[in-house]
Amino acid sequence: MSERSERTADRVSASEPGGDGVRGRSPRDARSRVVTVAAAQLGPIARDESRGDVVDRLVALLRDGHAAGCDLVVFPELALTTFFPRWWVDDLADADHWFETEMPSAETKPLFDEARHLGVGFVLGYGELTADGHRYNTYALVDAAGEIIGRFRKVHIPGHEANEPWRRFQHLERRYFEESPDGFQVWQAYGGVVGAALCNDRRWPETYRVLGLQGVELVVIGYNTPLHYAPDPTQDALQGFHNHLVMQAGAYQNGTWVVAAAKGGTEEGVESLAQSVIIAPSGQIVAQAVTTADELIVARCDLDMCRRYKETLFDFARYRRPEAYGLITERKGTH
Ligand code: CDT
Repeated sequence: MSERSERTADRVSASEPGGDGVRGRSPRDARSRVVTVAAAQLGPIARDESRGDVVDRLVALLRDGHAAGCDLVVFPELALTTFFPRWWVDDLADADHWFETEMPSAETKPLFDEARHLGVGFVLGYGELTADGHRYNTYALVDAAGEIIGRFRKVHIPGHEANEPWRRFQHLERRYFEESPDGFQVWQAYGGVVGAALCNDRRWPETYRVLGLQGVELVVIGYNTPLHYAPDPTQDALQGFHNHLVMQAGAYQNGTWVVAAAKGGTEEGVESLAQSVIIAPSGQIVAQAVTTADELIVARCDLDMCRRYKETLFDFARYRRPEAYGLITERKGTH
């Protein structure tokens, strides 16, 4: 690791449920459910970096997480390779080496073994090539015993399908990945109700609301966001603002923790956003990465803090008006 720092959100008052807890519960209530979570930001992964070398970096971050008392370490999207959708290949089979056909594989097994040894869960992003030939941008949820307990496949696939040589670099996710057939689901995991999203999913309010309607308490997110957006470069300077804007709103409007891990820095000449964050159900950022390299940020997430929002201002059962929202599912575009 070239740079690393650790910050604990329990030094930040905003992360603590105060004495005016929902319905009389105090923050020191013995029943409170605190999960210590890390976002394990990655710096760039070079095109020629071996899986083994990358897994060594992930294991180091997992060990840092264990040393910081973490129950869960969240890695970014496509955390085993460089962000390969920036390149065109004429024959899709020539991209197969970017994908995993099994998980764990011989190369990733050391990470699973270390998780079991340390008793720390993790979430890992990778390109998945299924036995029947489907390609997904996938997040695996792994428990503290090193077992996969769930798989999330990216729902919103951004970018383009065809080679567009006018761009400085390609964003060919729509060539490489199919849209998830499963949508957004939650798992009882890591002591709470957990949902997942990958990169572009985080920009859509529907992501958080569909998870919120399933009672989500912790949303794990991984992202690779190039700073340059070719269709409208006026957005380049706003990448950091938009990143936090969407996730803070999603957290607050659904009363959930959000833990978001970036792969940032300059990778194969493309600069990507770092600024990994952990966000409380209040919408406040309680931990944020300060580098564009491998870096762990840590927060003690009291899942009971979600109740402050889920049982008051965003008491869905009391205040939502689904009969007024029909267009959300009836219509895809504006017409
Ligand atoms: N990985 C990913 O989804 N990135 C997109 C880039 C913008 S679309 C070209 C994102 O939403 O951050």
